[in-house]
Amino acid sequence: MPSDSRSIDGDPEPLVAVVIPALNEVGKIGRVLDKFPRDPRFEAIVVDDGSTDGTGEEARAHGAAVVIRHEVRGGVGAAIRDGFARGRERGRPWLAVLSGDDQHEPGELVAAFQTGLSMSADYVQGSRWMSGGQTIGSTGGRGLGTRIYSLAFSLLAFRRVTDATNGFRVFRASILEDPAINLDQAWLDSYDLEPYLLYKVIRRGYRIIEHPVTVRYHAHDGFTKMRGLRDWWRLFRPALLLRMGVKR
Ligand SMILES: Nc1nc2c(ncn2[C@@H]2O[C@H](COP(=O)(O)OP(=O)(O)O)[C@@H](O)[C@H]2O)c(=O)[nH]1
Ligand SMILES: [Mg+2]
Repeated sequence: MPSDSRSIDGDPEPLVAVVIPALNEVGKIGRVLDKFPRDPRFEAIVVDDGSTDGTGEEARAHGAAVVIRHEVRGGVGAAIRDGFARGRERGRPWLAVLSGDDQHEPGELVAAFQTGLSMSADYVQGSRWMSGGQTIGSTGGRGLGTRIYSLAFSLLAFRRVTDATNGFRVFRASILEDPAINLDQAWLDSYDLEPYLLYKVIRRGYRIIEHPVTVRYHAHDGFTKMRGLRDWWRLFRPALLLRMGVKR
């Protein structure tokens, strides 16, 4: 869709559909949306994945353009996949992802998108570890874990990515038309989908840049729904299985 397209009432159509997966994030999803850029180029698509706490209602009340509701929890990857599909149906030329638990600064989308455009990037990966990025709050051992992960990911992908687990991403929707990138696979329903996409985007030769972002950890009210080694393996296996040619 051309970037100067306008809706019937004359407002510019959004350019970036920002997909925000959320599972039981009452109290946080509202905060995320309150910090969403007041910029008509961006719209929020929240995917409420069978939450039992009114996450979807809170998202609506705080201005999400779209709230997709899954009655049964399908996993974060399945939620993001549906959000992307909706963004594409709405004709948005760019897609983004950020977390629904107030770990990212939605305001940073503006600079990330702007930088992506000015550098003709296809994909902008957020990084807390590059110069200008930061982490706020205590992470326990997680800081180290995410650094080691990024190193392993980089070795498998043959490209240095300083913060491969960072769930702040902005990219051209046309990437998903690439026949070698298939998000519609059941093994990607959980935490695997995002590293799958990042790995594919690198190996397919798209132009990737990293952009400094803030990651905030809420030590008192939780910052992850990941459960132990099983979910770390889900983060790790896409790069490994794709590199080995076991998955496509
Ligand atoms: N839709 C959906 N969202 C989920 C699910 N699990 C986690 N999320 C959301 O995805 C985002 C990131 O998840 P989180 O577990 O915090 O991952 P981490 O911060 O990377 O460890 C948060 O907004 C969660 O609410 C799920 O099964 N379905
Ligand atoms: Mg989190």
